[in-house]
Amino acid sequence: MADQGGVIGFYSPDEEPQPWKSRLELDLPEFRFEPLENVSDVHCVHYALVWNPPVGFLNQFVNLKAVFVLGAGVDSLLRDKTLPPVPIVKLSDAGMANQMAHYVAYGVLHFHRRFGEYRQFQMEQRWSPILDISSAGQFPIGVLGLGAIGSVVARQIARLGFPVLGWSNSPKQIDGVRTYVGEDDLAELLRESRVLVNLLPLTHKTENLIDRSFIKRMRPGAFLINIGRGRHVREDDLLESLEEGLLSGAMLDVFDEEPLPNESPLWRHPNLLITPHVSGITMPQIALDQIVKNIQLIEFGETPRSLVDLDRGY
Ligand code: OXD
Repeated sequence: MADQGGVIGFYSPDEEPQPWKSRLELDLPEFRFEPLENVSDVHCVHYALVWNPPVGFLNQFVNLKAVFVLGAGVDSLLRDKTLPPVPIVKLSDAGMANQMAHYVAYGVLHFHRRFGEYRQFQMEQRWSPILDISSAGQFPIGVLGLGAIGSVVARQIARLGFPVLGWSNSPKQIDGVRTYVGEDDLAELLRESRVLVNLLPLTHKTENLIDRSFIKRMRPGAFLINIGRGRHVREDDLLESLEEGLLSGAMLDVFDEEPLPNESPLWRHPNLLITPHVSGITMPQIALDQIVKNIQLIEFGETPRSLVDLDRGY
């Protein structure tokens, strides 16, 4: 195991270090835990647990054995071209998939049952007429991205009685979900889906994917739920498509710029539901199970699970 004095370093602008420290010191007593911003000796840091570190920050830790990413997406870390040449390990779900499935279920039901319009009637103190809806079985939901999170989302939405069409880069089989792969299949999924859920990883291939021409390939009047990354969507094209009725509405958790600037017109659009990047929050206890196991594997000379594939970018 590690020589005495090895440090597990931590950096996250969003998370308090304490819950991570207590558990790591208990399970891996041969390591010390230190926040990376004020580590006593950069040479002692063997593992870095990070979320959104500044570009160039990690390359000072010359004796790193691995970097662990504390969120679902690794795109912001991979933008740093000076990363040390060590394995990058991502979390596999870590409690986020279920939360994100609930988030999507909320959005799908909101759009399907027209709750936005009922809310507006309530604001006007009007007992509205019953609004028409189709049955859940005639309201197909498309899910882009069927990885550790997307597959759970797709399965749970199918359990609510909606037909689910799932699309991924490599072929997948998921009970109750019609799966697609490849460009022709994407066209069919876009044509059919009443709600499109984006869960793709952000890579150079998927950046700005959801632009005006993409939206024009979607079913007219469809809804969008974006819990992937803000940079998947051209926000100006989204707003234009809402104005023109190409899209009926959207629920957005992620944005090109976060926090979403005060002056963004997205805040005020009546057909948008906006949340501040909360669809899936890392659960430290579950994440720590995976991190501790992976550090033990590395210390025993084995390959950690959930390695990021640098060529694919996720
Ligand atoms: C993410 C996260 O990757 O919040 O967006 O975990």
